Amino acid sequence: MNSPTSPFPIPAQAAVAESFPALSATDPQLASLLVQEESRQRLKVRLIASENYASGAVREACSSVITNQYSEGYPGSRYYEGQQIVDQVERLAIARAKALFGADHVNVQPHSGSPANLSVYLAFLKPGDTVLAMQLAHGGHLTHGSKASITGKYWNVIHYGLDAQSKLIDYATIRELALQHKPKMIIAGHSAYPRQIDFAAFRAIADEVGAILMVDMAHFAGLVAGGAHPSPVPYADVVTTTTHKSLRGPRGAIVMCRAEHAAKIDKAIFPGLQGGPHNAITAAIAVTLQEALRPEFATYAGQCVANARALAHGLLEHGFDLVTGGTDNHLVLVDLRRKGIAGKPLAAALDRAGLVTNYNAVPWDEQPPQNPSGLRLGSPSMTTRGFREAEFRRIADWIARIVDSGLNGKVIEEIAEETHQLCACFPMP
Ligand code: DSN
Repeated sequence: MNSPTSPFPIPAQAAVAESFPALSATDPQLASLLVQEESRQRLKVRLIASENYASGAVREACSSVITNQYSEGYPGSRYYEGQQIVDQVERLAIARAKALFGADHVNVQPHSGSPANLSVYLAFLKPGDTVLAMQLAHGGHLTHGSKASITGKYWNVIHYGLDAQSKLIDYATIRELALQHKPKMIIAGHSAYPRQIDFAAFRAIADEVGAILMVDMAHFAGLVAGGAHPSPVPYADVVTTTTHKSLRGPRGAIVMCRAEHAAKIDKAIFPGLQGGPHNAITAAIAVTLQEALRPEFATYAGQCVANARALAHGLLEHGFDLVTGGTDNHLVLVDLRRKGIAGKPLAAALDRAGLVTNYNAVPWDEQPPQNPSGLRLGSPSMTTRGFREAEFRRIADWIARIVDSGLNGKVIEEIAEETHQLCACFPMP
């Protein structure tokens, strides 16, 4: 049975009580919503490039009693007593991040990606200083100096973009802009760019103008961890990442840097931007990193790329335009302009068919961000559930059928049944 506001089955009280024994007793309404969200995640083909399925082990750590504790400061130097265990937890997370990524110094306390990025601005810059970063409309991130973000209001951010023909990062223009504007910091990284980044080229430009090089690897950190993407760590002064995207952990973040920047970064995160760390998340990050150190994580990371490529090839065969013509990471950016359909209505139709995506701007988009001309697709979530190339080719076929039908309701219903059946064969963690 569905409620008027939820397309997902309203779970029986007994099922809610089994999943959430304490919560269902005190707040059955909320417990029921959480069970419905479990259903949504289980029944849908989730293709949002920044999402994933954290393991049961990660989720257990997230909800552990260590959340009850305050721990302002760093291991061995806190402002509260009672840190005997949490110090060990945080040191474990740091040691595992160092082992996985090879960084000199690691801070696991940022509450999420935006504060992690902001901490780097705070560590190295004064308000008004110049930064060179990728523009949002070409695949950058809000915190890379968008006017809507504090980073675009407090700092003088010059934006670079893509080459007009190839839609690849245009390193020659980045160098020209760097020589012209002499930025104190250069940011590499993206949230919607389907190719690898030449970190050595960025390092050379940063060195030429004496800039700090920051890499935001939030989207592809899992690929770096699994050896399916080059690592920025040997090149960058500082690397930031969230922990919940391709890395498949809880919603948190990590900042890594060269040894000489350690004190500045730590001071910027606490007390510069934050109070106490979220200890349950720190524990869950430690679990995530241990999972990422295992050989099967490399298999997952390689499969993320293979699956995104299979999806891209399928879409190209169906006549879709892709930004850069394909992918070599975990995401595909579809330019819908030649198909005569906008991103937002297509994303809504796909969701009804059981395919969860997000509408996205494409480079040089004439349409506003609220209804842009692109669709962003990512492979990590369904790769975690065991989808391989054949399933990703089916996804391309479904998207083509829906677009070619003009978002026909009957076609959407048929495909919803097919996506549902496929999901039933691939249990979620
Ligand atoms: N908003 C995230 C994404 O979806 O890419 C980035 O922070």
